[in-house]
Amino acid sequence: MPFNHKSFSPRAIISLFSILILCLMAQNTVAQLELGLRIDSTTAWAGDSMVTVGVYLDNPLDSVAAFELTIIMSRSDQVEFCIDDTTAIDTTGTILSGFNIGYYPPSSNHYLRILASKPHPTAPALAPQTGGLLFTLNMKVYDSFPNSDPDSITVLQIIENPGFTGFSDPYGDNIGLVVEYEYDTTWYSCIEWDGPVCIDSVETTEEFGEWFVEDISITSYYDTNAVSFDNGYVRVVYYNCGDANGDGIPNVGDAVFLINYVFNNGPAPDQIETGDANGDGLSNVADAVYMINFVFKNGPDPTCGQ
Ligand SMILES: [Ca+2]
Ligand SMILES: [Ca+2]
Repeated sequence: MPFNHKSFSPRAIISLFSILILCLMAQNTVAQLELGLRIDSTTAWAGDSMVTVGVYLDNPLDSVAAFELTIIMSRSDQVEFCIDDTTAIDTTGTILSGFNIGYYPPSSNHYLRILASKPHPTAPALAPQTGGLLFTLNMKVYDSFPNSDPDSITVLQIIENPGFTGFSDPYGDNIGLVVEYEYDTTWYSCIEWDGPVCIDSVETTEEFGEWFVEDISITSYYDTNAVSFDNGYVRVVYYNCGDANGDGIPNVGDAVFLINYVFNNGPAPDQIETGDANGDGLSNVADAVYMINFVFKNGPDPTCGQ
């Protein structure tokens, strides 16, 4: 079979060359990431006493010598940081090993401010890297069952205000932060003298002013082209203990469902914990017996290990 050879005209070659140049120019205008912070997400059961979520850092250009980071939870009725019971954050084995770490809840256990710095002025800062695990957040989930919203999200939000979250290089410069200065001069004229001392003055124009006060206002914000903050979340799943078949009511139908699951290769409970009526960590025939005892013989309530 003959090949179809196509030849390119000089005009087509020039057009292709122009497109290539434009593509290269477009690439050059894309700002490079200076700072990236990402909180992971997870699913947890109501009543979980320890839920961990990783916080990851990209600092591809600059070393990090210190930072402060503030995280707030979107809901205060589901999850809280483990501030009272254990450590709220853990840096074991992370890229922050050796750093001095401090944290405190400014107002509640749903609000966490973390401070970190290299241990000594001569110790090395955190070298440029991407994707490193900075630390893990330790949290716990309340076991209360809400009237609605059986499957809900608690967002772990990074406060992006430079007054609450900032990363510093070894020279004290904030990474990814844009700082703008605005100069403003206000002129005054005296309207009442007491000898050589002015005891009252009014603001006036520069032309007639006798003295001035120079103000400098500073505005700082993160350059969104160079900085990326990605929030995470804890998805909390609530369930009715003993409700193995998931119809919302723990009753004899759940005992039948479990027997079918164990002996007839029937479907497993959607949430395996719901079938663990006696709370021994397994979902088996003993739980069906437990449910029958609960329904017909006024036996103890299902516990599901909670
Ligand atoms: Ca049921
Ligand atoms: Ca069980």
